[in-house]
Amino acid sequence: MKLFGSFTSPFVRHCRIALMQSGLDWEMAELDIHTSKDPRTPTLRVPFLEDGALRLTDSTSIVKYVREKSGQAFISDIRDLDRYCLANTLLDSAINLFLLERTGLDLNENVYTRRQQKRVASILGELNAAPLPVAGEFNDAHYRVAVGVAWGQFRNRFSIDGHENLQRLLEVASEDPIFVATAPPA
Ligand SMILES: N[C@@H](CCC(=O)N[C@@H](CS)C(=O)NCC(=O)O)C(=O)O
Repeated sequence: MKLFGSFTSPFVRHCRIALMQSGLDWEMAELDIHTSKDPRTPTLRVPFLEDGALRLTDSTSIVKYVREKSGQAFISDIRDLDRYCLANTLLDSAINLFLLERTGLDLNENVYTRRQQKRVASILGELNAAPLPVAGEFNDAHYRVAVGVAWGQFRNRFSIDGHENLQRLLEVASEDPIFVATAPPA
C-alpha cells in the first residue's frame, strides 16, 4: 500500500507510526499538496492512502485501517477517542492559522482567527489535564496528542510552557524509537 504525504505533517506522521508498527508492506510517496498539479484526493490535503482499489482520504480512517489490518486495536475507549478528537481540533485550528498567516493575513485583526487562537489555547489546557501514559504503552490517542504537540513546537505555533504534562508526554514519546524516527526533518 502507498501513503501519500509530507514528512512535516503531523497527520502523516501518525499514519507512518502505525504503518511502521504494522509489519505490513507499504511505501511512502512524498507529495507537496500545495504545489501538486494532480492532488489525487478530494480533500486537497494529506495524508491519503491507496491499497489496491481502496482509497482512504483521512488520517483517522488510515490509522484505523492499518491497525485493524495488522491485528492491532484502534481506540476503543470513549474518553481516549474524545482526547484524540480534541487533538485533531487543535491541529486543524493551528494548521489553518499557520497557512493563513503564510498568505499574509494578520491573525490578530480577524475575529474568526482570534477565535481559532483561543481554541488552540483552550484545548492545550484540556489536553494537559489528561493522565500520562507510561513509555511503551501509547495508544492512538496518546500518539495523536504527541504528534500534534510536537508539530506545534516544530513550527513554533504554540507554547507548552506551563503545561507540564504535555512536556512530559513529549519526553515519554522520545523514548519510543518509531516516534523519534518519524520526527519532521530539521
Ligand atoms: N482531517 C485530515 C487533516 C489533514 C490536514 O489538515 N493535512 C494538512 C497537512 S498537515 C494539509 O494537507 N493541508 C493542506 C491545506 O489545508 O491546504 C486528516 O486527519 O488527515
